Amino acid sequence: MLIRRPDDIAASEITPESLYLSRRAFMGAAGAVALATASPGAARALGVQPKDEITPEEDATSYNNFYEFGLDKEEPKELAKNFKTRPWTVQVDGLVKKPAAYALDDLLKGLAVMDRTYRHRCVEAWSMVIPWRGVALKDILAKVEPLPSAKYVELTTLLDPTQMPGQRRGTLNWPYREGLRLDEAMHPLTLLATGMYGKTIPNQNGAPLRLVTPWKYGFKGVKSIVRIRLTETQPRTTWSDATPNEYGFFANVNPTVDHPRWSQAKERRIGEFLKRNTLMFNGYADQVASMYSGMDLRKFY
Ligand SMILES: Nc1nc2c(c(=O)[nH]1)N[C@H]1C(S)=C(S)[C@@H](COP(=O)(O)O)O[C@H]1N2
Ligand SMILES: [Mo]
Repeated sequence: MLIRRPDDIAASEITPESLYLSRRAFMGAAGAVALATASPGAARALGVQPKDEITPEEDATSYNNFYEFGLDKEEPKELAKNFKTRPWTVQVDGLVKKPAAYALDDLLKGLAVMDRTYRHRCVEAWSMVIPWRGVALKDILAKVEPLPSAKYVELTTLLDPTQMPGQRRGTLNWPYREGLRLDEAMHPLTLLATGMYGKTIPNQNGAPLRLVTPWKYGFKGVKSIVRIRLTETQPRTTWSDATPNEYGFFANVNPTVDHPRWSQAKERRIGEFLKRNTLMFNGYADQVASMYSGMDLRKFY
């Protein structure tokens, strides 16, 4: 996120086919046709958004942020090819009744597996629409039973420089860590994904287990999770440690609070030509805004 500017999506990365599909999607949006032809600005002013269409699987699995496997978007697919995701153990500790090193299959056993298509908005101002498959984080938490004193959840990526070439460089303070307030972690939208596009999740997208919080910027979505720790105080997180004035703990998608180096008002949907308006809480405000009532979102970014 430090390296690339948000507009650095090369024209070559927008394929003719997805360009065609996105134009069709745009034209299909109710009422948008006439307005858009007359004046795209007028369409935007009225809040008309083109429909969300699922991002081509090829794009979602070959344009990745996973710094453990390289800084370029194309690198994780190649460099994570042989990443070993079985057997996989998830350490659950901190303020829980049932702390243990769970084999992944045991942790997931008996939990409902859901298919959920979510918008995915990177802080770099690009976005996708991804059909995830996974379990609700609240169902995992119910299994391990947080203590009443638990207020936050910390999630940590595997630390293994032998497998993760990016960890041999000091790009970030490894392992990658993220966190949620307990109510955010318990929210029904919050998933731990084990799959996407109806298949097992590819290594470059965070196999075998990654966080998905669709109303937050993508960097919350910590990949290849090996530890879930319940805490009383707000956990430190990798990006807010690295650049605290740029990346906060909450990381809620908010078009009215710009990144210090670029605007967050618009986004480029991968595969589309025209920029879209970014929506408050990435379009999930109805479901999540109440968790932040009374909070100054400019301060708690
Ligand atoms: N461990 C780890 N998790 C990570 C990252 C990372 O570099 N390392 N990048 C984050 C960022 S910035 C984004 S936008 C999403 C990208 O997920 P995707 O590749 O599935 O689109 O993963 C997030 N999770
Ligand atoms: Mo991101």
